Amino acid sequence: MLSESLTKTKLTDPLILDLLKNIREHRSMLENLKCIKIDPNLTNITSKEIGRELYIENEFHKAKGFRKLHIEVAEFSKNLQILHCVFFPDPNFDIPIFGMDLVKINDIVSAAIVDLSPVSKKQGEKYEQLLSEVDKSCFTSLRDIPNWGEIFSKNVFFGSLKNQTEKNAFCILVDEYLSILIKLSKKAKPEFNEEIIRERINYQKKYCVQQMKNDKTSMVLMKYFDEKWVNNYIKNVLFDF
Ligand code: BLA
Repeated sequence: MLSESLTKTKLTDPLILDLLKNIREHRSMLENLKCIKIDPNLTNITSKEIGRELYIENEFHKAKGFRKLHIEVAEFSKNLQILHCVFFPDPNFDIPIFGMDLVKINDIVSAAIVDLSPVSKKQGEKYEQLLSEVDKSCFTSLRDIPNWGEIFSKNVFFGSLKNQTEKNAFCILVDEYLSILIKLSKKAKPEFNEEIIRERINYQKKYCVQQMKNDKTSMVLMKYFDEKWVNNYIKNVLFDF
């Protein structure tokens, strides 16, 4: 087992810890899992400045079928907590992008999103049916996907989580989406057709470009860092290609 899977985060929120444990368990099932070395200044970032306390912790791995498996937990000014996770596939393999984001402001989970986003025009056909069968009936506060979110699949889930039942249901949803991802990745064989690989590369680029249009991410970071740092972090740590 990799030592990272045992890393304790400073965050104590039970929902974030449950999701983190589950995501790490799925990650540990991937073949040939390896850490990716990243500038240590960008891995763990902390500040104790009163009112502007900051804690960001990143994990980066790669595995067979995946060029980058990224998990980030963060806490800003002791009141905003984020769990961000994107598993970027290796474009040689027919695997979608797993993305999730959980935003907790004080005690409210204002945004919870999870998706397996397609990296080719036809890919969705292979797993959309499986995603649509996952039960999402208990959620009471679905939210509209913003304009930049055209990258997501038809079965993207986006909502606020209003109570413990919905928090539990979101954990199950993430678990089911990850199970589908792992299943697809076990079946995937490397592709040799350059055109197919090129399409997957272009879809991943588009995914990153669209995510960068989410000004909520940059607005938070801009309160703690200068513009140059934020641009570098978004372009090279969160949504590199
Ligand atoms: C929204 N993202 C948000 C919000 C904040 C952040 C503060 C607003 C919460 C709300 O609308 O209720 C902030 N998210 C962050 C920060 C990081 C982060 C600072 O991950 C990391 C440092 N965002 C992603 C990924 C997805 C995503 C991978 O990073 C989806 C797979 C989605 N976040 C996403 C969406 C919104 C959001 C769809 C709502 C945007 C809107 O409604 O305008």
